Amino acid sequence: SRSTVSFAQRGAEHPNPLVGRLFEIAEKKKTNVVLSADLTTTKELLTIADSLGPYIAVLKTHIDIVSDFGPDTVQGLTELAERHDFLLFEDRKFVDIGNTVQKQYKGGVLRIHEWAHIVNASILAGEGIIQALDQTVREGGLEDRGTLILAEMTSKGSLAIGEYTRLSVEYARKYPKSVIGFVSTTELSNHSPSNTPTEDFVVFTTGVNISSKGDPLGQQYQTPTTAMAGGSDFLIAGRGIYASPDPVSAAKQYQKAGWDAYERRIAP
Ligand code: S5P
Repeated sequence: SRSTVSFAQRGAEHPNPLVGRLFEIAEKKKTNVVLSADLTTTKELLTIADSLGPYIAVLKTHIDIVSDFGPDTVQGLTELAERHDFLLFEDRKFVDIGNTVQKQYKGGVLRIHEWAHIVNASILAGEGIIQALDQTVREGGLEDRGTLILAEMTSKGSLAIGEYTRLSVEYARKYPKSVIGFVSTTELSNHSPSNTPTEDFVVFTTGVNISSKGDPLGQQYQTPTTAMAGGSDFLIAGRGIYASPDPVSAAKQYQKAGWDAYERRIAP
């Protein structure tokens, strides 16, 4: 299983340069925390990105909840991502037909493909959606862009299970240039057929919170330690960090919990 291999080695062996960079950032900063920065104004978003930037590997946005979204939002995020060395992940959860998704990814007011290194997509509508994102990346000559397939969801009663999750893995294998991994709670795939290079999908796990079990709207949490034991590589945490009375110490706490669990996992 790839989960017992160090991030440094996985990054060095990975054919996708974006994954190489992601693992490099994680090793350099000793963090596998993805901050789910679900703030609703540009000022709040940029303030938290600046103060927590040193402790995270990736900043995840829901850019369509920012009430005063504009060029300053994107410029600010991009500058902070460079200053603190983290990647930007827009949690757009693309779900439509390929043609529509291409327009949503490339254009509109958000122009997501211009600034988000990572996006995610659901395969509810079939393979065309992954094909559409893949095509946009290839035609745009964008090297450092990747898609995560939402193979499972943490909310109560999620239908992303069983055959749906299995097909998520199947589609991922067909688009290795653009699909870098999954949003899931476990390592869904780690096989390495003898005639192909080792398959290595990165596992991003959401629903991570140290002090809560869930919320009244169906969210279900686990801790950084159980998520890492289950096969996660990167821990996505939102309210557990940004809504804490002291977000900086919360970020450090998640960073330490995640990194300790990672080091235990790769220990010989
Ligand atoms: O299955 C999922 C997938 C995602 S991307 N469950 C989730 O909660 N998410 C997202 O992760 C969700 O949209 C939110 O931005 C974040 C969880 O936030 P938290 O405050 O509950 O940690």
